[in-house]
Amino acid sequence: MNREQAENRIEGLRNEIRRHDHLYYVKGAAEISDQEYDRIYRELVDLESQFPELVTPDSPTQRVGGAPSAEFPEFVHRVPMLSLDNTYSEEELREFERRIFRQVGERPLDYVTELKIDGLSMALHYEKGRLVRGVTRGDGVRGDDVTPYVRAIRTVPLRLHGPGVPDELEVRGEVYFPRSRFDAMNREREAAGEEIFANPRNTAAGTMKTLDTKVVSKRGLDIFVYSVAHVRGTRLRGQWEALESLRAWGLRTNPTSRLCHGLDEVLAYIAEWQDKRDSLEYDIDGVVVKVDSFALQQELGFTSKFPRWAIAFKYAARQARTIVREIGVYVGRTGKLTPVALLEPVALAGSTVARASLFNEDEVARKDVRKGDTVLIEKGGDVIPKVVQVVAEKRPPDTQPWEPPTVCPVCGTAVVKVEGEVDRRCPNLSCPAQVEERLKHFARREAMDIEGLGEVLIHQLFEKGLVKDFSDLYDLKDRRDDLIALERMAEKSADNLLAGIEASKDRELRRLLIGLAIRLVGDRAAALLARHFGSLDRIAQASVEEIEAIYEIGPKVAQSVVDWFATEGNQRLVQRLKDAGVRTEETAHAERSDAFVGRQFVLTGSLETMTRDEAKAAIEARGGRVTSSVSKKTSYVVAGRDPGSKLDKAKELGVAHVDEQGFRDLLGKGISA
Ligand code: 1X8
Repeated sequence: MNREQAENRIEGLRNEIRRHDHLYYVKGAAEISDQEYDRIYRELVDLESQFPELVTPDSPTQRVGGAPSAEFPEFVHRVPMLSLDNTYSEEELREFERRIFRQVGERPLDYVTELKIDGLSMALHYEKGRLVRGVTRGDGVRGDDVTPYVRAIRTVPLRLHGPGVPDELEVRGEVYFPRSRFDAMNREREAAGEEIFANPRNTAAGTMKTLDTKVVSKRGLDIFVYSVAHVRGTRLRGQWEALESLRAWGLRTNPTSRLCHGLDEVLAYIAEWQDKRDSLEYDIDGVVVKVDSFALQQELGFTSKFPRWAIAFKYAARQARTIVREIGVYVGRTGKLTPVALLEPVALAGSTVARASLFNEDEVARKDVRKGDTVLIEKGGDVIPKVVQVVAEKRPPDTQPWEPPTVCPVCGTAVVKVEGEVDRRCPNLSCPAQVEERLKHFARREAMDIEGLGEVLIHQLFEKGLVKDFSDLYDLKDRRDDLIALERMAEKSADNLLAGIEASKDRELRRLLIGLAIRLVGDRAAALLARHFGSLDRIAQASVEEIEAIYEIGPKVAQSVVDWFATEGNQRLVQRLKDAGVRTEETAHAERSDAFVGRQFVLTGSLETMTRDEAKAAIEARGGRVTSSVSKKTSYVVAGRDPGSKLDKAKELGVAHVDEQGFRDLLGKGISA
């Protein structure tokens, strides 16, 4: 490969990696397996080492991970949270040991083997045995301070106990959503007609970041702690001893970890858990192998990216064979057309798979997937199943290569394909599939978070013509009878739905922006736009240059925003949302007063002038939080009519309490207590 070819390839790989980083870290929805990601990543690393003059500081190889989200206080890790180098074979594992031997001389080695949990990494800080902080991994250098959420994980001890508890301790671990609880929650949601969650890992991530602490606690997230990042006041000689101490101090460690004498025992552990992985309460994507001795770990040190004394052995994604009944085309909310393989249902890694993503038409062409083919599908930790390859010898006679659609399969409009883009799209903004997908998106937790409005219900509302776009949602309050007439809709659920819709009028601007489904505007861009401009009107009037001037927002996103607001239909939509009373301004900073920011409120009894949802929304808009039970950390108890025991508890603990009028005063003036 000559230099010019390398330059092109490097640029292509970087863009690809950035896109997948964003999908994985920011959107929490990976499109490719870890293994495939590693392959692209390694190719880039190799090329950059062949052409070092082409390495730029913004190359994805020059940093640790993805971007932290904008909404939480940032915390800079004392020791970076690195990822681990990966291997996929016994041979690579033996090479890992040979590298160690070359550095420190050949000798018998003890290793600790541990399951690699597919959750989200978290640092827990203890001072004098008390939990003081919980921080997400973030980009490895800076994470989000999510202390209140971490405290809500019941197995995180708030105080350590036992002999030798150190003065200072930072441990690292993995938060996960136990499979049985995840399945039970989805069954409940399904029965209630609510959107079900796709996988435990992303749901755990979402739960830790977007919901109140009560939900974290109720959902039953859990944690395994697996390493000591910093300790003062106690000596630990190695990883095995560290795990035993952590356990003795009350931290939850994984019971399957093993001290192995030599690589053969390591390999036996790996083989054992490969077979047993489906029996676990959590997903794993491999085994972590660590040199036991801390002295040796120190001597080995780190490369620019990884520790030299640990490695992750990744299991191959589980695969199955099945037949493609049909290649369907899914129309997304931005009109993007995605080919999907509709399959003979087949069991794979604990669930039944009936469809698999084909990503885009280039992928279909490259793999030459056809209707009637037998294909190999696989499911990685947190990916939608995908078609790996066609089993060539099983192809029936008379199959035809798949032809991408020339018209939208839903509305029949001629599709467009922009030069240089892989995807075709349906350009018809009123395409029913797009409209329905946009509605679903608008109501999502990450967007307007409309309680009681799941995908099934949206489909019904749309079919019955009750809503055509999301501004229609706010007119539903005048059509309560039509709502009650819907299948599976009782009066109470209709009223809950209407309350949920009302409450969504006061969401942060960031959420509204996500909800509008502007192409290329995800969570991160929405947060940046909201913070920079402060109101929808100012965003609508901004030029491409002004938007692009925001750090981290690129020209394509800026152009997409300008295009969206320049579209007449969208302008009408914005006007209707405003007319309905949807907030389109970031809460004025003056409104975020000391009386609310960072404080916990408990609502009890019934209020006369507002619903509970409205009160909650008003508190959250001003920077406060609503929790369910009264404790010493509660700042205010808002006591309506018939307050009951929570008010008694407040009095007992000396927590401030206000009646409804007092609460309204507090909201109105925003004065501090
Ligand atoms: C990541 C993980 C580690 C362990 C378990 N699960 C993970 N996801 C472990 O050490 N038991 S270590 C690790 C890392 O260092 N990035």
